[in-house]
Amino acid sequence: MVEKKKNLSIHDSVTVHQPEEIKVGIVVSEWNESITGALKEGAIETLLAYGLKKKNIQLYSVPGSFELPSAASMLLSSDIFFNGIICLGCIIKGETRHDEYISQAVAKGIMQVGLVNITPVIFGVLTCDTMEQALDRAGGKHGNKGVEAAVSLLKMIELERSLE
Ligand code: DLZ
Repeated sequence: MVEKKKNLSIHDSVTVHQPEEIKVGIVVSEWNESITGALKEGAIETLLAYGLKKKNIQLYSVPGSFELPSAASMLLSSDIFFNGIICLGCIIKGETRHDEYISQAVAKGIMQVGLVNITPVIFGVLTCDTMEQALDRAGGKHGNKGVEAAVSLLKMIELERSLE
């Protein structure tokens, strides 16, 4: 039971109403692409497994995690309708403190975009000390955080729908 809570990749099934109508944007950072690519695959597979249509899952790429909030904001300001956005990135600690600044800015930025737009914007960003930790969370022993991000989005969309 504890393990279940720690690793959402092993998740209780979510009830998703009319999944074929859900439109999702996935923004993926190019930094640490081997990791973010695995997160992206996990997210897409999960959304498809819940019945979303491939054509309703739009993929966008940004140079690094720092650009995720502005890209999410652009998508939600565009003429395209999205029920929600998933932001995927991987920030790995280096010799300097860049990771702290980027991580904090990205977390706050993503939260802000979601609040301003009253739309679920999911934080699917790994903030790791090492590449090994990242691999563990991108399909390794700690699951795939892209899967968790997709499940989180579906839960938020269902919450929003329940209030309509
Ligand atoms: C510059 C930088 C560094 C050093 N490390 C990472 C990282 O580990 N993960 C990541 O997603 N992005 C990194 N970046 C790039 C920044 O996010 C950003 O793209 C640039 O600073 C340009 O604004």
